[in-house]
Amino acid sequence: MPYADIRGVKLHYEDVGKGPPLLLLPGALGTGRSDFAPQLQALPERGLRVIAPDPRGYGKSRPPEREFPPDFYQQDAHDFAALMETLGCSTYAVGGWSDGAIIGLLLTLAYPQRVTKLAIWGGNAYVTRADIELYETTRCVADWPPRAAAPMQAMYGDGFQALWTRWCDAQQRLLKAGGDLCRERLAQITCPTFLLHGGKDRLVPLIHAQFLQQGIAGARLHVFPEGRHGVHLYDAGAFNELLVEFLLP
Ligand code: TYC
Repeated sequence: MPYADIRGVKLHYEDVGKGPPLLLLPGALGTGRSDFAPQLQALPERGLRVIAPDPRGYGKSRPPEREFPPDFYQQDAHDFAALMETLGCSTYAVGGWSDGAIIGLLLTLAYPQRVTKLAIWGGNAYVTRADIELYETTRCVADWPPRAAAPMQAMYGDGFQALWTRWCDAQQRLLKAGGDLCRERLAQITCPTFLLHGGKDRLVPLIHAQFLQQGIAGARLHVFPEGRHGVHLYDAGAFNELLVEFLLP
């Protein structure tokens, strides 16, 4: 199981396949394995090298205990850019889900010369009070749907609720600070960008993907009419097909 020393932390990552590298970034509390099992299996068979790290403080990248300073998304973006440099990848595609989509946007903005293509889903460039109210409905992890809770429960055990509480608190602080993640800077993204989104995503509503499409020049948007937040897990075949078609020349 590979680890790399990145900016003071031992980051765990999956690294599967040979070919042009794709950095895959998980959602909140998630890891390469928990969030991308169908992609780790299928994409290498299609000629991609998939690198899927566990963000600091999540999964096997513990210790340290996860912290949520005001710039935690940016910190993750710097971690992952440093990981790719350590792995000798000077240019790569980035895929990201949910929090990973936010981090993918920030990574692309901070390292435009590194990111060749960006594919994100279930992401957002800002949070509003309405978004935070949706997140608050998930604050008690006993209320999560079992298929979303099970991998987190397995990873974090008794620490799951406390970690999620801190993530929810961090979102509240982001809102108080104005709620901007990168909404003013989307026009600076110039690489080919593919937005995918579940039309029935109840946690990050479709309006976020539509906002991203309007802000990023030339961005293409694919909506899965019946898709929910985890569309890449629940409709993996169709999802992977679209992703491969976008990524491979
Ligand atoms: N960006 C958040 C994430 O990465 C969106 C979200 C919030 C998803 C609450 C699920 O219960 C949830 N998880």
